[in-house]
Amino acid sequence: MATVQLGEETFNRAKLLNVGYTETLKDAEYDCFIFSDVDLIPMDDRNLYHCYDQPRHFAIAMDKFGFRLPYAGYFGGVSGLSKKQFLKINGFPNEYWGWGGEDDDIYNRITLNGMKVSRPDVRIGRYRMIKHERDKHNEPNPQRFNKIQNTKNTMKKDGISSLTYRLVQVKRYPLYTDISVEIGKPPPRPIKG
Ligand code: NGS
Repeated sequence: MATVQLGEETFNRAKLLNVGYTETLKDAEYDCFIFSDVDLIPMDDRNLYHCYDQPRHFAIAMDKFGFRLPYAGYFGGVSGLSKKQFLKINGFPNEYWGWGGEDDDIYNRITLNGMKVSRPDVRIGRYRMIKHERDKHNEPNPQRFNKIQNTKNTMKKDGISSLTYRLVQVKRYPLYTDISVEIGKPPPRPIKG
């Protein structure tokens, strides 16, 4: 399933992943979900895309980070959770608009719920990133540092349990389904002063 955000509003990666989870389950009773950025190409076919005892982080050795983890709690790029693991953390946050932090929030959800991230060997979890310009409508989210300090308080309310969106188009291809959705926009920020 490929999930596309329609319109000109700020990008929201984690919310789109929640939409992918929800729409996929309308097709069949899947029990394992692999979430991948579009620009990442796995380099080693021993990096098996299935679910594990613990939530899995696949993209641990990317070329742009010199083929190692950029920091111990990194959970970006490509990850995989069973349905049970996904529901245990109430899915992913819907309230990270713009670049950054949503993967750290997901990492926090996992550890706060008593799970531990599982990873392949660093020689196997290798990826190349397709080079691209910085995306429009995806400016760094200035709230991200505050938000990742608050996962414990926000995760119960904000997640798959609170997901709303409008499905606009579904295109079925032999190997994947392309969906386009309207997922709204960030809430207005109160003006300081
Ligand atoms: C961290 C971001 C993550 C991001 C990672 C790698 O700083 O969301 O960098 O980014 N966390 C925060 O900003 C709080 S990358 O080098 O791939 O652009 O995934």
